[in-house]
Amino acid sequence: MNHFEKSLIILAAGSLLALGYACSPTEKEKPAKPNIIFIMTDDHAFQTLSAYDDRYINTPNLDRIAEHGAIFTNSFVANSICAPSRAVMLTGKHSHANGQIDNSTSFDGSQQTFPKLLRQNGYQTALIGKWHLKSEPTGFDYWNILPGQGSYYNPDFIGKDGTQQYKGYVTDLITDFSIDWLDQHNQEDPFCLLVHHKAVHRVWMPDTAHLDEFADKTYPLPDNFYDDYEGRKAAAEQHLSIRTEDMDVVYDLKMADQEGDIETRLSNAYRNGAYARLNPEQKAKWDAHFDPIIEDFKKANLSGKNLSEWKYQRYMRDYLACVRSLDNNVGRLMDYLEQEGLLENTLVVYTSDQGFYMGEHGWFDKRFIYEESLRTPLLMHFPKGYSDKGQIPQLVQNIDYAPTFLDMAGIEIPGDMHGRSLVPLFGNNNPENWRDAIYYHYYEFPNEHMVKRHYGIRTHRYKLIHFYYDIDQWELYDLKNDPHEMQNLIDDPEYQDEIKRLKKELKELIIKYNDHKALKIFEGEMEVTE
Ligand code: SGN
Ligand code: CA
Repeated sequence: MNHFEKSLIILAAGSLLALGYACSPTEKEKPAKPNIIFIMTDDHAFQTLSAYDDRYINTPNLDRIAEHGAIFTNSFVANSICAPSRAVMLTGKHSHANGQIDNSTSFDGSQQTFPKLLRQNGYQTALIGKWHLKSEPTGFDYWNILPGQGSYYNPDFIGKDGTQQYKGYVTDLITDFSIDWLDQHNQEDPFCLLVHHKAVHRVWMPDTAHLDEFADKTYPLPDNFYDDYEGRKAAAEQHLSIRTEDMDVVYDLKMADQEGDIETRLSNAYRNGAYARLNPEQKAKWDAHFDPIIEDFKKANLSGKNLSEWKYQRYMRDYLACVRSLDNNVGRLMDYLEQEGLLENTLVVYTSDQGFYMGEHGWFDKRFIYEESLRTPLLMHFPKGYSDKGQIPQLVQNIDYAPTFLDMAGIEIPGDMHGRSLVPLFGNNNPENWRDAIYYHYYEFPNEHMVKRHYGIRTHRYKLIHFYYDIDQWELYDLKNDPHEMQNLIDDPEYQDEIKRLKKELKELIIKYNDHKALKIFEGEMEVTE
């Protein structure tokens, strides 16, 4: 064999090796069009999902999603409120670009969304549960949705054939309907199913089966429960406090006594609303649990800190009992997928429309760019062929979901989407050009809870915020030294260089995403009150 022949053999062997590498067994196994199950809950705080934080509750079924997949440890939303978050996810675009800036408007369903693109590319698409976008869903072969916020007990659902009321508990029903749909979907085509829960939205009505499990538990008060909001005017002027009447002892905490002595701002809304939906059998169990608590509450005649701390414990118990139903039902769905052999070819995503305050700063609700409501849980179970990743620490945002689903389905990602596919973060990859900052813009003011309008930027270390409209205030947080955002450093001389750098980066993001209005406010070309 001469030198040339030897070289040829080496070359051929090399090519074979290269070929083998390109089509490694794992690569070959990846489903070309995996099924997608996108589970989204409402207001589910990452603090109450044990894969993130196990101080309050253990959620084995939710945790299990990430066992063969990934848990995103820096997952954020673009605008921390329901309808806007849903629109961001459907479109892969920030709120100003998809038009859904707050909960009051109706979603423009004629625009491009990921379910439409999947459907055009051979997917069966279905939506079950909370929708909250007012306009009729578009891009789905099947839908069965709650009207508006929906009800916890005996809820109405709207389908293509009209409205029907079902007996039972909403988290169970949404799971039942999802499994029913999976049972009868056609076996030939891939599917994308959106399972969108109402829980854990206010007013946190647990399934009666879980009331007792949490009744005697006591939870540690967050260190900043008695925050005085010094140096933070927007934080001082919100209406989302557990410590004030913002959290209503009857409406939120179920203290509706049989005698009708306890009257509050929202007591009639509870008596005639959420409570009135219980049927006699459910009511009997509900009252058997709550009547003794109400009696003790009346006797104790609490005020001041005692009342605030009692309210916090009551809130935590109901909220966590609702999480228990979520965890059980996600477990039921995962068991079904496993039994049917579907897990292998299915991407399962678990997230919430935003985070929530579990007493931090003394609050419930969301809306602020501060950590507890900016963050949202994000867990994924990968289909076969994608290696397990464990924790993914890069900054990701709900603008990224649509591009991720399209990417995994082999569909070109439209250039006008703001988000990026998360697939490059899976496996052993650590892309160097990943983003180092996220952009945020919240608009719903003046409105319930009175959280002022603001936009801002968050990097791994810092957060810079501009509150505007009836206020013109900047805030800076150094998250490394102050993870609970108690100290506004905007006037601190030591941080002025950092502030300049962050303002420049914020402006670049505003321009990149084309948020015209924010640019004008940023440049001082528009009255902040416009
Ligand atoms: C309702 C709630 C608010 C909540 C908004 C938005 N009030 O209005 O507490 O902030 O929804 O929530 S309630 O009296 O109806 O419970 S969102 O998740 O839908 O955006
Ligand atoms: Ca929500």
